[in-house]
Amino acid sequence: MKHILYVITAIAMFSSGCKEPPNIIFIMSDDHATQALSCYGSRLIETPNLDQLATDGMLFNKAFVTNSICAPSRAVILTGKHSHLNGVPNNHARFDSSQVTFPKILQKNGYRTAMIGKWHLKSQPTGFDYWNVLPGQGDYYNPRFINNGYDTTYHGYVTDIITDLSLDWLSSRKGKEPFLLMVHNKAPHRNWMPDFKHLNDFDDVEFPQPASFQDDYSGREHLHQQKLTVASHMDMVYDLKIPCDTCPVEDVNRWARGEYNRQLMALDTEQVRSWNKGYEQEILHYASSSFNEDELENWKYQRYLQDYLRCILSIDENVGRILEYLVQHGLSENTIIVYTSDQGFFLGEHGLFDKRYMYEESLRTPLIIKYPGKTKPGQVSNALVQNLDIAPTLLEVAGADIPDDMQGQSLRSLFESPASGEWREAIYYQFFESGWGVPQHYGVRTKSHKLIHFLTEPDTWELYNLEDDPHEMVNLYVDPGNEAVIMDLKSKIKELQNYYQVPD
Ligand SMILES: [Ca+2]
Repeated sequence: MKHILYVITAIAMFSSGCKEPPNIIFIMSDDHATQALSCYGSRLIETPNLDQLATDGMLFNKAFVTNSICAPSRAVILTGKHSHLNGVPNNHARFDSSQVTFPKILQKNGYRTAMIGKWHLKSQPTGFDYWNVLPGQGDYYNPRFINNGYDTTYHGYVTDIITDLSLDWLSSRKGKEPFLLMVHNKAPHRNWMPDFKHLNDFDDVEFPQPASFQDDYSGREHLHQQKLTVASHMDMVYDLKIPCDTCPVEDVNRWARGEYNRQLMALDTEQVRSWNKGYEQEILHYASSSFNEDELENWKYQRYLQDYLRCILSIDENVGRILEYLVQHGLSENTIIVYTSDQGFFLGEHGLFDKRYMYEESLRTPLIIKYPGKTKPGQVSNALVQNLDIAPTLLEVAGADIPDDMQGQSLRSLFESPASGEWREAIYYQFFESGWGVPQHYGVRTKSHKLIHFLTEPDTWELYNLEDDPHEMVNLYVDPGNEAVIMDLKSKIKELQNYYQVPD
């Protein structure tokens, strides 16, 4: 049946004068901040393979999510619809897999489709000829997968395994159908467990603190309620890997410590040896120091970044493996490659780790697209794009119809003209969860400003001038002289809420 569909699609393409549809490899990491890619100007790490992809393709400098958290972002990407319409407003919801998704449409249009790695949508993947996914958050070491419905455990490091499985699937293809391969990394999700071979990287590096690291939250009182600071909320064991039975543990981290121990129990003898050797220096450094408060905070920040960035080293290497495979197998000229993350992440900005907030480091996500012959090498687009746009983009480039109820906009026109005058002037964001002390909020971001409405008690508004204050330290909402800007942004919010059918 699939073969017949492919022939029909191919005939239709041929008769309309189109070239054969391109293959698509969609690579997504989990919580990969733009601050940790050198093509985005990172001060922390070199990512040569991702840089190469950006050099060969187009880098989207102003790419944002609609709701900065894992499962919701995945649902937005699959459906091209905001969270309030796709049924996954938060990480607790189960994705209704009978919905229309872009992989399903591509499959109906003759594509072979595969989904490998972190799925995190509770229901089983649909629309894929092959799927092999991590259950829930998945493990970093010797992870269990669900292979087309069957339990399978692989030995090794999760980022390598996801790429191994992806390349295996590419090699196993028969026939000439175009393919969609979704490669979803688990890394660098909390608690940032690196490959053993990288445990000594960044050992002697002192990372610069971000400009907003010592933010005192003045004018944004709700920030005192969150439980996501490097200083107070990182768990010594789970996050920082310092063995310490007597260290205080926040209630929210009790489960996590158990998970952490379970992960370490699953290591084989050789892996245990590598682990112990890898963390020797960190443990000794902590044990032999008597830090004051600021020094301890900085030590935690350094420890956090070491492990987070070690995870990125594996991501970058494995992106390199995929790029090399495509060249070696003559696929690089007819394969679109997308690299993105499910959202951004705080690497110490505002003293935080994690995401959720509409502040820039969390809202913004890396997005690089290489479409041979269409994106011009090395181009940078500053258009305001969102993860909402991925589904319509990939449908359009594959020559498939975009359903009317998809809310994103295909990026295709930007490939030819990165500063397209017809593009949207504002994006809409809404965060529906309320865990970790982060209030629900929604808002609008234009090229120059951001207005956020936090549903605190009593509710609060924040206004930022992003050109004057890129680190979002000064809430201008109550300052006199901003009434016109605020009125304009509030009417933009209303306009966007109507456009995206946001319920009251
Ligand atoms: Ca995530």
